[in-house]
Amino acid sequence: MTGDLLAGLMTASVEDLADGAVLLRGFAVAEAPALLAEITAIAEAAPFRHLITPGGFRMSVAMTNCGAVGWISDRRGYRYGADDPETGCPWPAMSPLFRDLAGRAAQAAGFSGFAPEACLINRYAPGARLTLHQDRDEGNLSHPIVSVSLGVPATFLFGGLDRKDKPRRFRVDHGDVAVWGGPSRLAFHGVDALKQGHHDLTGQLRYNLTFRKAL
Ligand code: MD6
Ligand code: FE
Repeated sequence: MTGDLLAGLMTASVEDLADGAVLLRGFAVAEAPALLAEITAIAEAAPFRHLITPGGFRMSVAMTNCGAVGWISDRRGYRYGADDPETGCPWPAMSPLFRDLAGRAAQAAGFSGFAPEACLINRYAPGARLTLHQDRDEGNLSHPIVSVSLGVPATFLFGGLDRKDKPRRFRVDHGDVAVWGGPSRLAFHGVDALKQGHHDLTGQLRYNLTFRKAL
């Protein structure tokens, strides 16, 4: 009976976004303080910066990376690279804390054996947003993406495979983890402009970790 009760509580926190995409509510709440401490350490070596899109626009979201490769954008395009172009040094390593969390979240969503080598770290100040896009710079699209929300809540926009498909809106809170792959892997998605807010661990900011198998 307690087993059923536990199973009920656990499934209650899994929300379907679309075919192949789920939101694991609160999955990373316990690890969040350690994740944030690690983000601070990563940013000391590889500072947050506002990347320039190939079209010449400065992104409102500030970004850095950890892992064997990191995602970057500049006038030449989007790509993954082993070195931080700002410092010329390799991106900080991905810790077991990050890697294990990503693997467990993928597993919980039905994707086994997820071993990401890239973690993009996004930092949103009030007003920062991410326009609808597809994550398609990864060499292997058969793996899911695991996305961890920390700090101030945001509205996540989840569309279809066509840019014109009207996106659905989901609130993502501190500790929520989205996992998507399979038929949703190339779905258009974005984040609404961050509203003014406060979280005890991040102040007015939101952070997002997106783990990818990039190579
Ligand atoms: C964010 N996330 O939540 C931005 N991409 O700050 C993404 O762009 C994203 O959450 C692919 C899969 C999950 C994501
Ligand atoms: Fe994305």
